[in-house]
Amino acid sequence: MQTIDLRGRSLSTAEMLAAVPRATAARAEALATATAIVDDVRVRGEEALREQAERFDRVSGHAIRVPREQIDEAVAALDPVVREAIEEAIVRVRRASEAQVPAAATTVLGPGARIRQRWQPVTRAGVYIPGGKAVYPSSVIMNVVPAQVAGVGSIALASPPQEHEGGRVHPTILAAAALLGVDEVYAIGGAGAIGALAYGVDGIGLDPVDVISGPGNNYVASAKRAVAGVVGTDSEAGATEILIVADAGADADLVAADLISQAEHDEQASAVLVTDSVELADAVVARIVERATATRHAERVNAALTGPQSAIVLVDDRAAAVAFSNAYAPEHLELHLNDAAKAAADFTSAGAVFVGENSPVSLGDYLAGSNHVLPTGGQARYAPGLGAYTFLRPQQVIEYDRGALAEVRRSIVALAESEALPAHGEAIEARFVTASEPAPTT
Ligand code: HSO
Ligand code: ZN
Repeated sequence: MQTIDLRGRSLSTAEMLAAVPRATAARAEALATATAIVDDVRVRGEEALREQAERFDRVSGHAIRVPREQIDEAVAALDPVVREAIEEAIVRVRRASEAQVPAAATTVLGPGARIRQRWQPVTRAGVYIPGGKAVYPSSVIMNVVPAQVAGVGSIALASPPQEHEGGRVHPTILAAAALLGVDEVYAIGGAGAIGALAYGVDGIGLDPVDVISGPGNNYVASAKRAVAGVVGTDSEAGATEILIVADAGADADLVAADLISQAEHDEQASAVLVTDSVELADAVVARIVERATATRHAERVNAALTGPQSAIVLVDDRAAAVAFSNAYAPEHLELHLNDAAKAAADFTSAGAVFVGENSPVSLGDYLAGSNHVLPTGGQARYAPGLGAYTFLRPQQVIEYDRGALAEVRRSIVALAESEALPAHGEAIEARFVTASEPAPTT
């Protein structure tokens, strides 16, 4: 793992970002490919999906709409310990997601004049669960639960057909969906799945959705961009990132274990340690060497940790660590600091913040109750992780009575005249033109 020494240097945001660049995704090429795939599904529907399944998933003749029996079989075959873990995770994520539904609010602007702010769920959500390099039933929970908590009545789930399962969706994904009460599942992968959810597919009874959520590779992320304007989407969750800010008192072995835990996802994963302690940095390097060789996915972990996107960054002090972390805006931020709870307030840009050595990212990946679908690539500067709000639209409901409208009657007419839109004013006046109430003369 490279060490980048920023001590004694005062860097701009751009310079800090250049010091530890994100793994570069071939965005333009992926966008062109994904757009073509999405368009093909829009135009040719099921035929396009079957061709794509053959080409990308090496699967043919499979049931695209997963039959009920397959789902029931998957539940019956589920390891009881895993089932219990899934159920526990569902309960926790549901409880924490409930806090993401804002209460309706009413503003009274005068007698008979009120504006209500309500949070309206979308009618139908589409959830994409990847099934390539890794299969994540936990992601089923992280996508479906917030949609259900938001009050979405109709949820469709898509996940790639698995070559080694005879073209079926991975059974643990099916089982997790079933435990959540979702039985509308489609064996469709990649960009084609995003197109199918966005536009619907007549032949298989798939109706278009209003919002698509869920992680995925570069092509899935690009496909979500390609359907922007047709449906809503969540933030882009690309190759995973962990940034740990640690001080001299941190436990080097735990820091190493947590960096490796996220490096395990992908060769492109970023693992960054920011510290003002050279001693800690050295100790972490020693622990990484030991742990990274012993772990099951040693090759992938080593590729991620030795890539240019991973580094140990030495800084002068806490303020410099805060500045670096806020500029980088990691997907996951862990604080291994003696005053972590207090310091958390200063770290403003991260998909999720993990406070203290007993709140590792692995906890958040499965069972903390927080959501693990989080913005990557610096999008945490402006975008949230997945949550109930992903499926909610704030709407203002306007209710004025006649007296309240009369209060603002003249002002509306004046503004309408100033915009040369007299019919706007006339629409107001129409409500007051009676024998006893002539139009105002001013
Ligand atoms: N850390 C990943 C989520 C995940 N981890 C799923 C294990 N399973 C991205 O936040
Ligand atoms: Zn993870």
